[in-house]
Amino acid sequence: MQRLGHTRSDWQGDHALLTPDTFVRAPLPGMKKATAIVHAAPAMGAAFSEYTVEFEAGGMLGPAMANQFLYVIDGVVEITVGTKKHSLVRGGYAFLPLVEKHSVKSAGISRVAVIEKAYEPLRGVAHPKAFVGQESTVTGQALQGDEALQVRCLVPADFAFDFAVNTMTFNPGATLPMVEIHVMEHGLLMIEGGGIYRLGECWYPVTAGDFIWMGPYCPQWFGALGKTPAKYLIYKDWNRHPLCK
Ligand code: UGY
Ligand code: MN
Repeated sequence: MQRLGHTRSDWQGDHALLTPDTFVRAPLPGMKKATAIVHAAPAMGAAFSEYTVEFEAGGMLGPAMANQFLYVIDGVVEITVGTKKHSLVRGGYAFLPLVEKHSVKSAGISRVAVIEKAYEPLRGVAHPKAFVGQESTVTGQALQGDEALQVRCLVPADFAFDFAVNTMTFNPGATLPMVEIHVMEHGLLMIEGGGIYRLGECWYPVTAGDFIWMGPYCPQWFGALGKTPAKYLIYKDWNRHPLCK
């Protein structure tokens, strides 16, 4: 249907909601049989980048620009780090440091969320090494004792890492326990379900496939609506002193 100039997408300086009807696709340098939808980038005020890669059969990523975190949304992705090969299915994830030689390929059609951040080293702490994981094997933690809101941490609790990536799963009707306002920024991809997201002074209906950027100190709150759980993948900068910003 013709949308006659209407969209839920919005960019407000301290936050953005980007909905699939406004996504623009273009390959990034070195990609083969793949294209990227760039969601977050320094051009919008973010200190990281996040994009969804859509692979055709036989597709591959180009050389990385920074440390990468990958999360498989759909399909199967083959990752090689040094001489080790890993096959990641939906819910699989990987941390790929720039300093370790690696490649990312897809034999079939697949979709992968890629998060990239220029590493902020910590004196006396070794650079983190590559790892892979599978979200379904991560134990959920009830947020502030609320069993209806489960958090799964995909990056180890270790100061070597300068960002965190979690999934948050809300039963219908579950909400964040408070309006959060914090120094960290977020990149958020709605994976399942939906609800209402408060960002700054705006309240947005959101659903699977939407992307949200929250800048530092952007007031944020979410309540899940519908008959099935809402789940999102959320990035935040983490483990570094605020004077290092
Ligand atoms: O980790 C977080 O800051 C998370 N609770 N924020 C959010 O869901 N908007
Ligand atoms: Mn937050």
